[in-house]
Parts: sequence; structure tokens; C-alpha cells
Amino acid sequence: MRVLSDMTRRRFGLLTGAGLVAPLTLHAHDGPHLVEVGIESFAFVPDRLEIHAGDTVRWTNHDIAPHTATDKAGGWDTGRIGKGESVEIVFDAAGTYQVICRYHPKMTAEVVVTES
Ligand SMILES: [Cu+2]
Repeated sequence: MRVLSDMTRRRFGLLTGAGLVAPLTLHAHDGPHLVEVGIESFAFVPDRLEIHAGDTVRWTNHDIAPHTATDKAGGWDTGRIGKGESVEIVFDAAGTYQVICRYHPKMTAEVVVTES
């Protein structure tokens, strides 16, 4: 079992640096990327990501209802994301992560993290 604090970093609010938005497909690896996932109409958009270890995913909730992005296996969790809020997760470890919303378990996504 991975310890949450080792696995993830949570950052609320604005980024402290300029972030580049990565394409949502596999890319030549040229450093850590920031990948955006929207949560809208009770769905993760996109609902499948392919990223590299070290990349960050920023989950932004566009719904009125609060949501979470939660590793089904329990390794990481954004916690509650309110309307208009974002939470970032840094994926330090390779693996395939099944993602759900704790409040709405039918909301699913998959994050595939390959070695950087
Ligand atoms: Cu939800």
C-alpha cells in the first residue's frame, strides 16, 4: 500500500509556475507535463489519460455538485472538489489507475502512467 503523502501532492488554487498543457495523447517525453481533466455533467473529460511518471493531472470541477477524483485502489485522492475548484495530483509512480468519484461511483476514468 502506498502512503498518500508519498504518492501524491495536493495543491489547491493557482499554480505557482506557468504550466504547459500537455496533449492528451502520448508525447515525446520532454519534461513533466500538466494535463487538464475537466469534470462536467458528472463525467471526467477526458476519461482516459496516458501520461508519464512525474506528470501532474489537474482536476477541475465545472459542475455545481462537488466531486472527487479518487484512486479506486486507495493510493491517492483529491478529496472534495467544489464548483470551480481544481486539485492537482502528481503521479510519481508508473501504473494504471482506475479513477472514480467517491460521491458518484458511476463516474469513472483511467490514468495510465508509464516510466518517464
Ligand atoms: Cu462526483
